[in-house]
Amino acid sequence: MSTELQTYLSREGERVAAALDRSMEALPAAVAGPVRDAVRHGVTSGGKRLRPILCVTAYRACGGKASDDEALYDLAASLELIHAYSLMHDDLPCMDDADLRRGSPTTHRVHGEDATMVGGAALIPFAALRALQAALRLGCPDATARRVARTLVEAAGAGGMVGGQWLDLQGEGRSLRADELGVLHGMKTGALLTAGLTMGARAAGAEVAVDEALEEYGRAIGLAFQIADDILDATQSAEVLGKTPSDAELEKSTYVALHGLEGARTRAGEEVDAALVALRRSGLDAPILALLARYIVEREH
Ligand code: GRG
Repeated sequence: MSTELQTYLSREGERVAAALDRSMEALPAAVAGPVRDAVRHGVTSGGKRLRPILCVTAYRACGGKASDDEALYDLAASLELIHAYSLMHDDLPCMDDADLRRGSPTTHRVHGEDATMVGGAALIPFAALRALQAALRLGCPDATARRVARTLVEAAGAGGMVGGQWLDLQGEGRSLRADELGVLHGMKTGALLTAGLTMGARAAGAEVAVDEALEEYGRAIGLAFQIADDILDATQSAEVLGKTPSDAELEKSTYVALHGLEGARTRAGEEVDAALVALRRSGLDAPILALLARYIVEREH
């Protein structure tokens, strides 16, 4: 990773972490005891914070000038609240039954299944409210703020991440075709990554053509991200990745199974190229988005 991107990710990651701490303070007091502990575990236990970072980067690239910087990071953090719940639920025994996430025991292993289920569910409407409130504090007109919040909810829902999760569950133990795998991951992983970009762009009042180019960039980096995930899963140990179980243990279809390791690397490279073409088409001066597209396939975890 370039030093420029490393510095950027670490500085922005800290600001996102501060916004997540603010979110935890704003969580209604009724979410108490082990449920509150489970939420805090899921939300504040690290991660790359990629989705919120895409949001603030797109917002600024589209000319957004936040008068209230905290509002911008609170908006971005709403994406991470959804991401956190999805990982909490994905790790539950009825899903992947995972013991390890980000190098530590999963939320339900520490705080119990009931608390993780309830805490994760509490995060969904909470994230939508945080997004709406933050967009209004940012100075977005009412209709824009509603659209920004709707972008998050649609990406998280049955037409996006949850729908992709269902396709994933249905696909376990079967060999999916490339087109099926593309649809699945476009929904499960790509939708929320893309929402990061379009929420930022829409909050900044970006033009339709820019918004569409960012959607294409998001689609392409989402797929590249997933192919890279499959390659890492097939080539790295659980210690390096900090997570169990592996795709093979879950009998999941992967890009490595479909194309082989070299073929998967080529496919990931093609999607990075497509992302860079879309970025050029957007006309945005956003060198960080170009660096991010390359980093997504070069990352080591
Ligand atoms: C409704 C019971 C119930 C479950 C739904 C929606 C859902 C659970 C799961 C969504 C699927 C999911 C886990 C998608 C994310 C896939 C993915 C690529 C995760 C890893 O993202 P990174 O690498 O993670 O950004 P870090 O750790 O960096 O945050």
